[in-house]
Amino acid sequence: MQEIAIALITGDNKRVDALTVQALEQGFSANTVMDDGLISGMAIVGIKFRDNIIFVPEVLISARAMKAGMAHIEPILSEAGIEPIGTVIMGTVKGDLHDIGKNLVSMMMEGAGFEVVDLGINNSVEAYLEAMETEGPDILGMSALLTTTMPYMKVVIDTMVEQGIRDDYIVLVGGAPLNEEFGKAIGADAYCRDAAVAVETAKEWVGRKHNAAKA
Ligand code: B1M
Repeated sequence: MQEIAIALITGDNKRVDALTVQALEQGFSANTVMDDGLISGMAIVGIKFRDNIIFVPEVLISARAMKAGMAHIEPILSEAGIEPIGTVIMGTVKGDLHDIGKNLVSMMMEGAGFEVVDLGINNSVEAYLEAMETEGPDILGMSALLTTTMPYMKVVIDTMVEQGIRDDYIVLVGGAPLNEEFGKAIGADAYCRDAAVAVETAKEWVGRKHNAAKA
């Protein structure tokens, strides 16, 4: 498992691919390979990224390696019906075509065990609402990179309030021009500075939601 984690951290997708197949053939469970190999490797990538030890290109290369491993794991997990820790809808808002950061967040979320439905770029309120209706996510994640498009996040949240569905979802927002204050002002649950924070925040909020549901 350690070798898988190291190959993932170094972004060696061919080695992650081969080691994942090998581990599964040797009888390790898909969950063990995912948790102790892939996800633990990705967790280190997240920490290094957060601490500015590695940067976007390295994260994208590790994310590609993660995908190579997950391609063998996902079919086994979906056959076994193992639940993801939560479902996230992620999309860049209307008028905005930037998607590098959003893709990074999506990959890191997947790496942490979330199911991610990526809506891509240029999403209207209607597109978000339709996806919420059909996918029933725990989390709505919105990204904006332009000062001209970030106010659209409020349009989405206000529409959710109008429709009485705001509290049915955890709303997380991110993007370079945003900050904590903006997140609060538009009524999001949290602003996420980067992909690592987005994963930590998503885990925390989903945990809270599940605990509240149990109580
Ligand atoms: Co654009 N662009 N761009 N651009 N572009 C910026 C954002 C800009 C700051 C550059 C500048 O002028 N210095 C500027 C915005 C200025 C402003 O609004 N005040 C700008 C502009 C003006 C434009 C155009 C208008 C240029 C033009 O056509 N005249 C145009 C707009 C197009 C449109 O969207 N309608 C445009 C176009 C483009 C490209 C197509 C060329 C390209 C995008 C390619 C793509 O995404 N596929 C591009 C790029 C690459 C940039 C810069 C250089 C880099 C953005 C990036 O990918 N950063 C950017 C300058 C900059 O930011 N330094 C710039 C790396 C990425 C990993 O970081 O996206 O911040 P980021 O994501 C982070 C966090 O913010 C957070 O986690 C991520 C990972 O840590 N995060 C989330 C992001 N989304 C999240 C969602 C979450 C949680 C966390 O949800 C839960």
